[in-house]
Amino acid sequence: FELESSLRSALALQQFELHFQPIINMGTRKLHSLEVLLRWRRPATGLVMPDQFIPIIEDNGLIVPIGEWVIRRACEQSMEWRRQGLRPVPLAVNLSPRQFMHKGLVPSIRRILDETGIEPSLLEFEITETALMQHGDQTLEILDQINAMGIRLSIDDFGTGYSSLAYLKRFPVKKIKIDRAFVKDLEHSAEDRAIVSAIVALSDSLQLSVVAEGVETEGHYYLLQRQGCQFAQGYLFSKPVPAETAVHLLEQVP
Ligand code: G
Ligand code: G
Ligand code: G
Ligand code: MN
Ligand code: NA
Repeated sequence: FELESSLRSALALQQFELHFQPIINMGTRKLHSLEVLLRWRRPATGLVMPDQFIPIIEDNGLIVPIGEWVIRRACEQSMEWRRQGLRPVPLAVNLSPRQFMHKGLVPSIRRILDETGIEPSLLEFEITETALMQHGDQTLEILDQINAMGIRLSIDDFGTGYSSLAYLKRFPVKKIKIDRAFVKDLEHSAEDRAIVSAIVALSDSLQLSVVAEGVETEGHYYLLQRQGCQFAQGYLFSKPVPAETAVHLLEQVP
């Protein structure tokens, strides 16, 4: 209860901040994009990670205003970096199931694009399979509207949710993110290597980009590269970092 009431005032008290984790092009080992990850700087407690509060705000509906703030703040940050003369890279923002089914989502995205002036191709949304499977025909309609704005869509935590592969063909999705559960034991598990290899092959034949999550070792990197995976994200390169630190990553973009 205490946590919930603190969360109710956290947005107004400006206690949220964004962190950024690099997604690397495996061919060049250079920065490709940044995933945006929400943090709550709670006085007395310190930095609170999303797994401690996203389920609560997803449950009580606060995810809608807070999620909208995340999208807006990410777009503003992108524009600030641009004004500083940094080469912009796409920012990938997570959308939860409740945000995704909220009627105000598409209008609010449109408003944020207008007000911040961000190039839509510099924004991406990550949506889990489970969120995509929940809402039938409406899902396609919302995805089409987001896609028509020029914002790229990717499937997060691929392979862990309930999904039908048929949807990959129907939905205007451009990218698949292989869940880190399949990457973790890649060096020791022939099954996981087979699963990753199948996901990469599927992505290739559907002309989707593929990102491996949870890349922590050179061994992971080597095996993923050999299997033809294009992009990688994980502690091998960097944990999620605050904006001031992300600047140094952007300075390295050629
Ligand atoms: O870094 P990590 O502990 O940051 O994130 C944990 C989980 O919280 C991730 O699976 C991610 O999907 C979710 N998450 C992080 N930031 C956001 C956000 O801004 N919006 C939503 N909906 N989920 C987020
Ligand atoms: O949205 P998603 O569930 O993919 O959120 C990414 C989550 O994964 C965040 O909590 C982030 O901190 C975490 N993460 C990022 N890289 C690694 C990694 O290499 N290993 C592990 N265990 N977690 C990671
Ligand atoms: O950035 P830092 O020097 O603190 O990271 C040191 C190592 O700690 C990283 O290479 C990574 O393996 C691990 N690490 C970094 N961030 C996290 C995190 O959020 N969760 C976990 N479990 N490990 C992390
Ligand atoms: Mn994600
Ligand atoms: Na993920």
